[in-house]
Amino acid sequence: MDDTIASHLASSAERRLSTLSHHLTGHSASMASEIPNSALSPSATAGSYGGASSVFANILQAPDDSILGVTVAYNKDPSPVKVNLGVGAYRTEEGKPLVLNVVRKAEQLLVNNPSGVKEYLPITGLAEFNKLSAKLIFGSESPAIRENRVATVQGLSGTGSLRVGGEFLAKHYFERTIYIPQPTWGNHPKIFTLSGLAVKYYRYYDPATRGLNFHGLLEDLSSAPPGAIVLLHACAHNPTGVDPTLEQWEQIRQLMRSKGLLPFFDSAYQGFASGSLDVDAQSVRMFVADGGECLAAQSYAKNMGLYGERVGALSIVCKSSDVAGRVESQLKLVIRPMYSNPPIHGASIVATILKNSELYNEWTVELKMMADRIISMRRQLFDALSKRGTPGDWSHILKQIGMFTFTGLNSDQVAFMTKEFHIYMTSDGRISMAGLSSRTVPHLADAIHAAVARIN
Ligand code: KET
Repeated sequence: MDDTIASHLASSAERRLSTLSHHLTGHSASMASEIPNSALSPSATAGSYGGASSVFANILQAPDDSILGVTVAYNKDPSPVKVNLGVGAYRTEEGKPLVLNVVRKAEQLLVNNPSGVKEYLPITGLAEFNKLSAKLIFGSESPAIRENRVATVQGLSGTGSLRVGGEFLAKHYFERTIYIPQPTWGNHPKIFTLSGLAVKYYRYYDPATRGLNFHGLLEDLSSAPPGAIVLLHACAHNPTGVDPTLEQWEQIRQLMRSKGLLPFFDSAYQGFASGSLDVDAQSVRMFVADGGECLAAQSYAKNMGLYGERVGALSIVCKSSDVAGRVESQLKLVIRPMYSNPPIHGASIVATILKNSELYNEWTVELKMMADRIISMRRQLFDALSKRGTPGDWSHILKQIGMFTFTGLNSDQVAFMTKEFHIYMTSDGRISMAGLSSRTVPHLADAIHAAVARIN
């Protein structure tokens, strides 16, 4: 191996290890203090082959994931009235997971296609899927696509696409700091830290108004170092449900471009916020229209209900097709040692739907139906709290956008609702409106009412 490559690999590996150990010590500090020192120091036999104790005996129990751990706890609860409002996953009015009709149709077509094979995909994934995904987010008329200056690779849903983008930037971009909103999806800081980037926060949410802290956001981005990466939720900000208006987006764009900040869009909810794929991509398209560069990670988990298929894409919009070609060549070097190449099934489903106008139209109808059901849950919950006279202003339930309501309930109130009412949600007070139905709204409203009355 070339010496410079070897030393680069060594230094980024060291950086990752040191951030990882920082993470682990941070998380386990309180647990370690409860364990006597003797239990942590190696005994005579620990680590020896054939000894009675495990070579892993000193490993500490890690905490459950703050979002996926809620489902684990929910599954263990035998109560017939339990409701899972933790993870952002769509449920029907009957509380059942939904496989879209259009997805079933696409799968039928794939199964019946005699030339369908299960060969390895290229490192960058299914080429047709990548093209269609770029068109979906940037728009079919996008000059960046026409000029062939977008590098798109298939990713393991949104998470995997963010991670590949993060590692690419840590390896090749001159500014290794990424600014993420405060608060943000709980996995963002971990993904980017372990990618080798330094994570900083910019102000985003104002608990007092339950709206955007636009002033704080502009101030923090203004003082970011030139070239810093900025993670932006394309729409339906998670967990707050608060998005900038188009005018505010325009101001953010101008500020970021004037300071040379690099936008990295996380688009996990395209179509889920407004019910329209184009409307929900406006923020991204605004940044591409100015001819500047940006990254975008897409997920098909929510908008096509393909959660477990792990289908997504990472696009890097460049200034020229020559640069885009070289960027793609380096993305391959990030992907190959990580998971070699992506899975074929989910991407084939998406490509089948996106390239066939009949299926595409059917998809948009089903997507709108999901978005509308979520919006109707907002109205029903708001009305149920109003009917109960629950103290406080609950109008944010109607105003917030996308899958989640950031209720403003604190962690003690959440714990009370879980214990007394078997309602499962993240401890920051976020509820997934998509997990709610007309049948469960009264139960949730009773729980919120009781929590607000009893606990401050
Ligand atoms: N970005 C955001 C903002 C996001 O909320 C999620 C998932 C993802 C990316 C990644 O999704 P993927 O399945 O990798 O395409 N959020 C929900 C699920 C989770 O936490 O994994 C959630 O917040 O409940």
